[in-house]
Order: sequence, then structure tokens, then C-alpha cells
Amino acid sequence: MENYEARAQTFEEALLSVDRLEAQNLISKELKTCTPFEIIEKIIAPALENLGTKWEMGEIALSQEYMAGKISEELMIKILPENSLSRITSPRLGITTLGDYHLLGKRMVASFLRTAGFTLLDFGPIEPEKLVERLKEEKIDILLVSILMLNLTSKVRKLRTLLEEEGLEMKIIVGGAPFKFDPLLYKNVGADAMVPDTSELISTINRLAGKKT
Ligand code: B12
Repeated sequence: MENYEARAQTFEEALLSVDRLEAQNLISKELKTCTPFEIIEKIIAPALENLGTKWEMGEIALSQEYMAGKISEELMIKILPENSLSRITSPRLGITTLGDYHLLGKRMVASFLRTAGFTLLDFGPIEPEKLVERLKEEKIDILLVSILMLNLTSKVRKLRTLLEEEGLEMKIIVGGAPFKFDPLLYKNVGADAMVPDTSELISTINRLAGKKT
């Protein structure tokens, strides 16, 4: 079944009407033919992105955007798998939003990687200064950062500076709206790579870890 655009639009309409039941029914129907990750990337995320643009243009109220996020979050929690039986112990991964409270992208990326068997430590929306203290204790090879607010992207630069001061070597992969909008921003803030969605994530992790894919 193709035409994700039309299906994302129908889902968006359910979100805008704050119709939880209809949104849930649509996603249940999708689960018959798509994986939870396909559903999030092709239906839920585009619908939310569109609503974000509408909010920015003053076409919808903040409460509508808020409820759309809330309903989507509830649905994502229901459909995302927790773990897989296989375990990849290297590289060791961490994930954070560095103070951003947009948490849905992080949730989806974390679940995706855990399902693929990776070991991943979730640091939550922690600030760079506190994170560096944690990183001194935890052996992390690659840190994933999900940021959706443009003004918070400078926290990646802050983190890189603090890591250098502490002599901690670590690769950083960033993702989220501002990095998709400006594909070179990741370099300016001192990250090693930017990945727009989960499709190229595992190959990027393997490349940075020096593994052949
Ligand atoms: C839902 C939402 C909210 C929800 C958040 C709910 C929650 N629990 O997370 C609520 C309503 C609470 C909210 C609040 C705010 N929001 Co808001 N929000 C959004 C919205 C519409 C969708 C984001 C989302 O969850 N998408 C679904 C997830 C699954 O997609 P995603 O995060 O993009 O992740 C995908 C990829 O980007 C990628 N990815 C993400 N991170 C990473 C990391 C790695 C390592 C990798 C590999 C991949 C990856 O993988 C995912 C799957 O493909 C965006 C619009 C947008 N264009 O993103 C605005 C948006 C991010 N919000 C915005 C703003 C301004 C705010 C508020 C300040 C005010 C407001 N509008 O409500 C507050 C501030 C909150 C805070 N302090 O952090 C602006 C930011 C503008 C800017 N210039 O920075 C946006 C862009 C809307 C807009 N167009 O203006 N928001």
C-alpha cells in the first residue's frame, strides 16, 4: 500500500479534531501492513511536521499542536517495541536531547536501535555540563543527540568544548528539524554526522565505529 501522503493527511485531520479514537483506529489499520517505524516516519512525523508549520503560520492554536503531540506520543508508546533478543555490545551508544523537551524523535530513535540489538543509554533532556559528568563514568563511543529547537543546537557546540576540556573522545551524531533544514549545521556545532531519519542510522553508526557494513 503506497500513497503515504494521503494517509498522513487523514491522520493529521484526526489529530486536528482531537479525535483520539479515530487516530488510534487509523494507526491500528496501518499496523496490518507497516512496521511501527514506517508508520512513525511516513505518517505520524509528517503529520506533526505539517501541524508545526501551520502553528508557525498562525493557522492553528497552540493547544491543537499540543494535543496532536500528546495523542501521537500515546500512540507511539503503544506501538514501539521495547527490546530485541540479540545484543550488540560495541559500539556503546548514548542518547540525549540536551535540554530540549521535544522527546518523540529520541523515543523513536532509541526504540529503533534497541530493537536492532544495540546497547543504548538514555540520558534524557540533560544539560551539557551535567552530561559531561555522567560521560566521565559511562564508556560511550557514540552519542546521539536529538534537537528540534534551533536555539538549542548551540548546546552541541558547548558539549563538544566540554568533552575536549575533559579529554573525552566521542563521536556525536545529531538529528531533528534544524539539522534537516540546514544540512551543514552539524559541522558548525562540532558534530561528526547528521542523520535525517532512521534509514541511514545503522550504517552511519558502523562507519563512525570503523566497522564494515
Ligand atoms: C509535537 C511538537 C511539540 C510538542 C512536543 C511533545 C513531546 N512530548 O515531544 C509540544 C506541543 C509540547 C511542543 C512544544 C513546543 N514547541 Co514544538 N513542535 C512539535 C512538532 C509539531 C513535531 C515534533 C515531533 O515530535 N515530531 C515527531 C517526531 C517523531 O519527529 P522528529 O522529532 O522530527 O524525529 C524524526 C527525525 O527528525 C529523526 N530524528 C530526530 N532526532 C534524531 C536524532 C538522531 C540522532 C537521529 C539519527 C534522528 C533523529 O528521527 C525521527 C523519525 O524520522 C514540531 C514541528 C517539526 N517540524 O518538527 C514543533 C517545533 C519543533 N516546536 C517548536 C516550538 C517553537 C515549540 C515551543 C517553544 C512552543 C510551541 N510551539 O508549542 C514549545 C517548546 C518545548 C520545549 N521547551 O522543548 C518549533 C521550533 C522552531 C525553532 N525555530 O526552533 C517547531 C519546529 C514548530 C514550528 N514550525 O515552529 N512542540
